[in-house]
Amino acid sequence: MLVGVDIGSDASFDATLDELALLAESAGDVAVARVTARRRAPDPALFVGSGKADEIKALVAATSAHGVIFDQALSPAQQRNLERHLGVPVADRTSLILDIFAARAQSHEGKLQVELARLQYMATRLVRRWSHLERQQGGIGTRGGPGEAQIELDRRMIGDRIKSVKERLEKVKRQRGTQRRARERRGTFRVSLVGYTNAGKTTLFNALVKARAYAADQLFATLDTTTRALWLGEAQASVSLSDTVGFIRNLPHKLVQAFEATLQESADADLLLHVIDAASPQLAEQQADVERVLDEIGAAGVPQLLVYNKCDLLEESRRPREEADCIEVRSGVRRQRVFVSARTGQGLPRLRQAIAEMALASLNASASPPSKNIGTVASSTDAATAPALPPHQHA
Ligand SMILES: Nc1nc2c(ncn2[C@@H]2O[C@H](COP(=O)(O)OP(=O)(O)OP(=O)(O)O)[C@@H](O)[C@H]2O)c(=O)[nH]1
Ligand SMILES: [Mg+2]
Repeated sequence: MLVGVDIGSDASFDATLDELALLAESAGDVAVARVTARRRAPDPALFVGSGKADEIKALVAATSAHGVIFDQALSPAQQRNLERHLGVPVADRTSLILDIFAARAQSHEGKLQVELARLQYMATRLVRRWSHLERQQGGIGTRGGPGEAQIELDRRMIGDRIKSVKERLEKVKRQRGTQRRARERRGTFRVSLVGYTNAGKTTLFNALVKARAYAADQLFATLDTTTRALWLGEAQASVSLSDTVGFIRNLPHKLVQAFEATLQESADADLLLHVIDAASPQLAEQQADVERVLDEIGAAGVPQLLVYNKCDLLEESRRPREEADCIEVRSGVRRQRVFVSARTGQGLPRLRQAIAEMALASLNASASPPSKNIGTVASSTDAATAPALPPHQHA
């Protein structure tokens, strides 16, 4: 059962719970009922009011639901109290996202990142539980929770583990950095696909480089960055194209940090293809969320090409007349937009042309040695599954 609670004036509140439903599905669950509530502030004990909690309990019984997932973050105490009250497991949005990430992680680096995210999530919860007790306890017992000594111990263990995982990630990152510098020496123009989860990045990636990476109507189908060479006849050269993990609204900051290495790929790119699901009713919010994360990882200054995907799903009247245009996103910041369908292939030649133009423009801007070209790339962070690259023609 899915529950969403509109707290005060939460602009990001999703009354449809559609995204939570897709998240639940992506984790292998089936949503049997949806409930929304409105409160000025969360109830400290049950998050919702006791009347609402009873309503949820009745619905759980009526639908034989195996668990309840909240769209908002629950405190550990609220989660425990709710589980006791409802008699079924209770999860929140963050733990759901972490479960999906854990199930999807494939590469060594991906697994380490998920582990780090989980540990950090646990650590914040322990700290919160601890300070909560400290405030309320006044020398009385710990009411069923672990004692302070135990929490101290857990905290230290988690802290040690976080340190060790971070060190291992650092090492992977250094190796990645070495690879990147090697690529840079060859003067490769790097293009990264970024965007909200499920926007169609992998489908577009596959269509552009004729790969067969895993694309699905799931959130976070992609966790590991994959890179392939993209041959652009228009520029008579190859650029490198990377498919990356999708973004989502209210992604906990710690989680973004844990995925820093993967997201770094975007920050280091020469050009971002910001893929937008043109058919999504939440298009503007999703676009803003992506901008926010890009800002957070220091990629706000990387040139962007806005790729409006899934145009085949738009009604005739809403379809753009031109294949591409230019808009002012903020005062002084203009961005080119290209309208495509990764599924039908509509608009892809125009997109390739736009990428080629931007690659050539950047090349000309930085071309001091006369013989410099865009170069070729044949690297993948996922070497085990990467098919051999076809030989490229050189510029
Ligand atoms: N109709 C239509 N569907 C599309 C198009 N592009 C992608 N899709 C579908 O949208 C869903 C998500 O596609 P993906 O390519 O996995 O999206 P993604 O952005 O890589 O998603 P994550 O890796 O989960 O972040 C899949 O079911 C695709 O078949 C398109 O142009 N038109
Ligand atoms: Mg993907």
